[in-house]
Amino acid sequence: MTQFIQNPILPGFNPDPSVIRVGEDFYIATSTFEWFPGIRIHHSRDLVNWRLVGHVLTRRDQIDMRGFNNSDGVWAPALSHADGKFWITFSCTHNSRGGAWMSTPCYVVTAEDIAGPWSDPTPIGGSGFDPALFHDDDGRKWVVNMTWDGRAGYNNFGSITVQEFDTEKGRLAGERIGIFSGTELGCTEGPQILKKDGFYYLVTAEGGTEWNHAVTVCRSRSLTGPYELHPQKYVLSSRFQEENPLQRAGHGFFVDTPSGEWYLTHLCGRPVYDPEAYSYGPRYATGFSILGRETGIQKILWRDGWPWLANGGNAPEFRVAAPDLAPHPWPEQSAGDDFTGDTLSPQWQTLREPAEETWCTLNAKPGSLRMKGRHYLSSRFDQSLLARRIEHHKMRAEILMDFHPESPMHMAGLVVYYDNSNYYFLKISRDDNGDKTVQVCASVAGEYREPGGSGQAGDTARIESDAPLYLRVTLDTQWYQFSYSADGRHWANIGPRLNSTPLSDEYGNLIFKFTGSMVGIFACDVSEGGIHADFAHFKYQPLGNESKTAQPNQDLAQADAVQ
Ligand code: 6LW
Repeated sequence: MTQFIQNPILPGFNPDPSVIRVGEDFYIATSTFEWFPGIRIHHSRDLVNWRLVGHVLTRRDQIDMRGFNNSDGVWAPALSHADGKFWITFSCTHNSRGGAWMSTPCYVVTAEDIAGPWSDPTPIGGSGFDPALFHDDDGRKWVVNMTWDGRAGYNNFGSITVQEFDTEKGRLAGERIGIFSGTELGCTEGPQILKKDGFYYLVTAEGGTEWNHAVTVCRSRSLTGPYELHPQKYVLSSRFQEENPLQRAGHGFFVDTPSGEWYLTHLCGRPVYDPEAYSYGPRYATGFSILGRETGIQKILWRDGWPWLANGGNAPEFRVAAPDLAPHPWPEQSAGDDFTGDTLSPQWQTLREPAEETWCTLNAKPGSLRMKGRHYLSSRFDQSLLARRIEHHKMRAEILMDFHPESPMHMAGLVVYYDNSNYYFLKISRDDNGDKTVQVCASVAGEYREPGGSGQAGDTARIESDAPLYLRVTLDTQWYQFSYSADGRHWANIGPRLNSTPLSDEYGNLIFKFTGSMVGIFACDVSEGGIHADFAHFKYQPLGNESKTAQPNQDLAQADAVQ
């Protein structure tokens, strides 16, 4: 029976989805921005089932992002395979917000094995933030990149260029040649080149990563052009498709299967609508991607030397026919962490620097992670915070925490974190009367809040016992709800429901927000006294049925489609 792939294939991951195939193995590299380790690699044998196989930038000497701003850091990894090894190009964006020019030094790293170890980064210029490596049949290698032009009156997205990469010398060579200046949709970026049947196909992202996003294709017999546009221009886009659950579709690349079928993986977002606002604007433009940008896949057919969506149009499908490959499910990867292993679960990410024994150790108390309290959640430095992507619109995360705060400056607990201005957290602390307390706090667009309850302290509960306490957060698409329990069975809600949409790419008036929301554990000691918290039994549980392979008869209403 034909299997279907239900999009997105990688919920809640920040793709700049360059998918490749090596033999019977498919790999996708996704962006990680200010989160460490950098660049996640997922692996599939059937384009349906994916598993996390590891990360690329795992060492501080590969990338140091201390102090980086929200959503800066590692952008647009482009994965390729040639000469018996894997190559990844990426940019390290330092200043995406404000200022005319962007400093986005680009690098290439290589590895014999997809699981690493990966090399130290080799610089490949900084003309733009979307470098990719094209390996031509004649053995020459070319860096294809977008151009950021900061001059007043100039198109910021200047042009797509190619420049040769001298692998012997490990550096760029020759001149940088402009090959495509984009269409009227603008924001021409994310270039990658596919060579097929004597044509060079230049695939770019246009329209920007929001509601006008698109995949543009053009081709030439020569690498340096001239390039002719696809008859459809935009092979994929969700523009003006108000009811399509996959919005923001753009920035993609093509991959073939061993039996010659073709697919296009792409970036998309599933908008959640603000439950506290009534919008009279176009529906598709009033949604909020609380899971950030995700990875989708579409089936492609080739006709007249051009790639076309199998559906004949350019609208992304919520589910597409799976390839004619043997299903290859993977052993379940734990979504949580019981902290009984020698290392942390690979799902965990930290902010701007790696987790280190000095503040995060499994060796202090068996079955627990001991975290030393450091900076407060809005700091861009020394965050004692472990978090993982929220991948589902309906999910529950919980932790058992043993913490003995001595003052209001000591706090630890469970956090839903978008960036250092937008987060909700359930903290245990100690008030001025010496009572141990549990309380919901929030930061929305940098404004601190203590939601619910009356008076100064918002909704605060006093905790009589000094025993470990269970903390929980539940996401039901548009709402977060915190709760706590002494025994892990009987739960008490605390604080009001919290609107999920402020923690999203679209909330507020800033652009270049990409990361989606994370859920995790944190410890702060703003008195710098070094107090610690012990965490155990972190659980992450999907509550909807956002399955990856919807059977043909599955009614989409059954899927956890975003309302
Ligand atoms: C990526 C660029 C983009 O470099 O987002 O919206 C950046 N466009 O193509 C980060 O993923």
